[in-house]
Amino acid sequence: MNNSFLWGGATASYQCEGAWNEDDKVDSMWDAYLHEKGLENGDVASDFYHRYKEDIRMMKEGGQNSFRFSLSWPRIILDKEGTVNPKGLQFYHDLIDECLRQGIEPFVTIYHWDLPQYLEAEGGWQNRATCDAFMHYARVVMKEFDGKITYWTTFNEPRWFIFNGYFIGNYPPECHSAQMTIKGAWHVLLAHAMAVQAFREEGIQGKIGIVHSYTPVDGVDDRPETLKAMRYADNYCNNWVLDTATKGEIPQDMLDKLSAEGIDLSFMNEADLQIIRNNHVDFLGLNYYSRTLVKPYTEGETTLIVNNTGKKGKGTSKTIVKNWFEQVQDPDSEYTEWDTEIYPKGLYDGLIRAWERYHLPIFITENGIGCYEDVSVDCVQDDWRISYMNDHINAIMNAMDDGVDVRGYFAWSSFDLYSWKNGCEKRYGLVAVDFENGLCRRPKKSYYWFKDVIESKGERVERRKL
Ligand code: GCO
Repeated sequence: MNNSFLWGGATASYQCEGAWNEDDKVDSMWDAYLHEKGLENGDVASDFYHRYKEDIRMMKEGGQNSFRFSLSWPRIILDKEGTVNPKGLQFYHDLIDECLRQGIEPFVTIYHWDLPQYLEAEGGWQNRATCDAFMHYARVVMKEFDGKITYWTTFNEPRWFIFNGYFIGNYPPECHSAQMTIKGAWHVLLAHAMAVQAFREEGIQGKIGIVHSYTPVDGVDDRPETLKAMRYADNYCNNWVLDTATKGEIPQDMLDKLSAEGIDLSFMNEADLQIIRNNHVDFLGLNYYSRTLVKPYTEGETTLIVNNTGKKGKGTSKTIVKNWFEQVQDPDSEYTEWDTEIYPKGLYDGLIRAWERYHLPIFITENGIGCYEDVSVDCVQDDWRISYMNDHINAIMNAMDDGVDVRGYFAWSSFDLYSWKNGCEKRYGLVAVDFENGLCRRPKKSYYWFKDVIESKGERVERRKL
């Protein structure tokens, strides 16, 4: 890898900061939802808000040259009128300045799911007004930090938070409505395009992108009906984000199918479509955990089960989208306790496809494995994570050898943090956080392995053809 390749870890404001009500921050929808349900929450999380200097020092000592984090909208904009919180901005100035002081390139996500509750209370992503509120928030932070930030991304994983919130229902606001899902997806795509437009209008320095929960689609065979199921699944999982953000085109075959199935698309007006058509990203952020393997839909109602239990077994996760596709498990693959397939070849295949379709620079903005780990030891011997990361970085290097312009890799996550609806027991960190004992940080074996990989410019990776 060349010297400009970005190596780092990734986090998200709600999942790591804690300080949920400090320095005038107002509630996010996750604060309200988890408090109301009495569930494990991010009130303290990894307490990054108070410990960020220690964490950044550890990134530096780990050889990392970049750090992906998100800004907390409810820490920065306090109400529907758009009142700016100077204490919120100051925290991120301090954080960014510490990164720059340590030679760590900040890689910023403007929205990573922590919508202010005052907007959720007015309909959240069902409400067109949320798009205007997002554009205001994005304009404030882009102008505030202009010149300090080179890499901006608007949204983290539109598909994941919209589908889980409005279709699957395991995230707030816990809805099960195809109509609300499509309307919410539309508003996020529009808000994204409005922020890109503001970025261009304000002449903000650097580049702007979007981060997608990328699950490249494979089929169980190559029968025509399977190829059709693959297209439906690719539209459902990937194309409505990636085609739209890179080309300004929402897949027409998907819109046609939605209309034919009775979804009302009348909210998509021409003026807003024009904003989407005219505002494209400079790069793509792809979060890769696994692929989507499908077979043709045959029978049954739409069934959407996500494993947030961490105890894999029969029926702990299931995706059937009626008249579209059915997701299946590969008997030859390993799966995590949360039913995530471990399939590095999917990352190679997905990078080749994304490069051929969009021909834009790509950053792997998240890749990692969540595990149960005993952090009471001095150094967690997470050889499983080293093997996982090696095989996925190998896949990236193979794709780069075949011409894909990959410019960075961010491990999810820099340190252990709160995992949405999975709590803190699902550990992803390169650095262990002992949540039971003073939140002390201890690097895992993977942290030191990653340092070797970075300092060897990738030579340390065990290479293999896929
Ligand atoms: C989890 C992990 C990540 C997050 C991340 C996605 O919850 O399983 O923490 O995969 O979802 O915020 O961008």
